[in-house]
Amino acid sequence: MAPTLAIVGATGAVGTVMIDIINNRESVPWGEIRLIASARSAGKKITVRGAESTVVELSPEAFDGVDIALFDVPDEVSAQWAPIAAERGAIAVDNSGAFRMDPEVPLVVPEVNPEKVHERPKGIVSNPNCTTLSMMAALGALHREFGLRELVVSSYQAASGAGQEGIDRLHAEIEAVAGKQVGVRGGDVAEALAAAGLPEETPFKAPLALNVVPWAGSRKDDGWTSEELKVRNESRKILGIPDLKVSATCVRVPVVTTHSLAVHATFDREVSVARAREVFDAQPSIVLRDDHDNGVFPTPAEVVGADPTYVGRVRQALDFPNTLDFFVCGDNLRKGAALNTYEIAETLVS
Ligand code: 2RA
Repeated sequence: MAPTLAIVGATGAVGTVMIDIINNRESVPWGEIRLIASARSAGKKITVRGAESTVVELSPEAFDGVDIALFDVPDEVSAQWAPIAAERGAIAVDNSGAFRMDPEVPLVVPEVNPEKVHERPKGIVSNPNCTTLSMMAALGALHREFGLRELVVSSYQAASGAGQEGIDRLHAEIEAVAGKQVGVRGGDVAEALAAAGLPEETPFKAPLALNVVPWAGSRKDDGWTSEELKVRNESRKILGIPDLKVSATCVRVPVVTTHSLAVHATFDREVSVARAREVFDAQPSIVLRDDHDNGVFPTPAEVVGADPTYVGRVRQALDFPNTLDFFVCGDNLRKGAALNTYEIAETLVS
C-alpha cells in the first residue's frame, strides 16, 4: 500500500511551500496526504494534487496510520509532538531546532549523507537550519573531492528567515523609507521608521531597510549568535567531521527570500578552480553561474522559488593553495526548509 504522508504545520509559510512542492512533483509515492495544524487552522480546505483536503487538528490520533510526518512548527511544539508521532508508528522528519544536535537523531541532507536516514533510534530525522543548508550541497560535493578541513563563512540572510513577521517588517520598513531622502547625512533611517509609526521592537535588532545587520538568531556566550553556532555544529554533524574548524559571521540583509553565503573553504589537498567547476557541474542540485568575463554570478533575487543551490565567484584563494572562495545562494524556504525536508521523506521511501 502506498505510504501515508502527514504535514504538521501545513498552513504555515514552510508548510505551504511543502504543499506547493508536492503539487508540482511529476509523481509522488504517497497514498493519503494528511494536513495537520493547530486548532486555529483546523477545518481549512487546501487543494493537494487536485483534491480538496481538510486540515485536521494536531492530536495523537492525527498520526494514526501515518508513515512519515513532516514537521514545520516551533521548537517546543516539535519537541512535544515529534516523539508522539514516532510512538504512533510514524517517522517524524523535523524542521525545528529541537533535535538537530541530538546524537540519536540524524541530521540529513540527501545529497550529502542520505544513508543516515536509516540510523534513527528515536524515529526522528532532523532537517538542518536554512543557513547551513544553503551551502551544504556545494560543500558536500567539494568535501568528497578534496577533503574539507576548515570553513570560514559570512552569511547574507533574508528577512523571511525570521518568518512572516520578518517579511512583514521588511516590507513595512521599505515602504517607510521609499522616496525619502534617508540613508544620507541628516536622513536617519531609524527616525524615518519611527515617523512612519513602526514599532521600535523589530525581529532584526536594528533597521533592515537600507542597512545590513550583523546579527541573526539569539545571543550565545562569548559574543556568538545561535545562528553562527548552528553553522558550526550542524556543518560538522552533516559532513561527519566532528573536529572541522568553522568560524561564521551571520548577517541579515534587506532581501525578502534567499540566503546567500560567502564561503572560504580549506581542504586537505590542493584545489583548482577547474576541478571545482567539474565537481559543481556533476552535482545535479547545483547550478553554476560563474562567468567572470561576462559578469555572471548568482544573486538572491534570481534564486527565489528555485530548488537548486546556485554557485558562483569560484576562486582559488591567492595566498592559500588549498582554499577555495565562492558565493552561494539558496532559497531559504525551499532547499533551506520545505524542499530538503520533503527530499528526506522521498529518501526514506526510495
Ligand atoms: C534565519 N536560519 O534565517 C534562520 C531561520 N531558521 O533566521
